[in-house]
Amino acid sequence: MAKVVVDAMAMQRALTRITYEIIERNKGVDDLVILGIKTRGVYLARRIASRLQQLENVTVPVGDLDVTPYRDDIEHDAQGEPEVTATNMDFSVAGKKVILVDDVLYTGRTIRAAMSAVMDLGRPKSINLAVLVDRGHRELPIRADFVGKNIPSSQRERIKVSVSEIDDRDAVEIQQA
Ligand code: 3GP
Ligand code: 5GP
Ligand code: MG
Repeated sequence: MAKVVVDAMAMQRALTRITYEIIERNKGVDDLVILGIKTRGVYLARRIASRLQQLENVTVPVGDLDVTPYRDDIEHDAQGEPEVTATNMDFSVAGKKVILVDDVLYTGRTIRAAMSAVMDLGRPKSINLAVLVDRGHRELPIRADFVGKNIPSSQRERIKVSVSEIDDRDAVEIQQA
């Protein structure tokens, strides 16, 4: 049984709010670059970039990071540590204000891996994190700077994020395991 907690309209509004917060926090969009974490973080990153284009009339570079899944089930059953296996970007992060974008923030291990990967590419001026959903259960001292929705979850639950680019619609649902 799945319960919709964020519908298409609410997702669009959350992404628009996050975009305004990014502009406000950075006092504009100078030196910003956006990196989406595959899979769905990439589409969310592109949407934020297109809103930045509309609002500020500036093209912000968007790239993506491929983080190897480190669990083979959705229970919290760690098989190792997540690793960034590929980076797809045609710009440098050195001296830039990097915004990492992911769909769901859970233990924080994926973001830790993503931050290491970014640092290996160059020395960014700063790294901020935007997530559509923060479901809690952090295992590392990591928090998001921009959050679409906090969804306190049990570890047995699964948060299903659908984005219209690859799924049938925009939605966030809670599924009981
Ligand atoms: P994503 O690549 O779009 O983020 O991990 C593969 C997919 O499974 C992810 O899609 C994510 O949405 C989904 N998923 C749901 N629950 C979990 C979970 O607990 N851990 C991981 N790693 N993925 C989950
Ligand atoms: P973390 O490394 O913080 O534990 O997990 C973050 C990554 O795992 C996210 O990129 C996300 O894809 C995935 N993930 C963890 N829990 C969930 C969940 O409940 N739902 C979805 N959709 N993804 C999850
Ligand atoms: Mg994800």
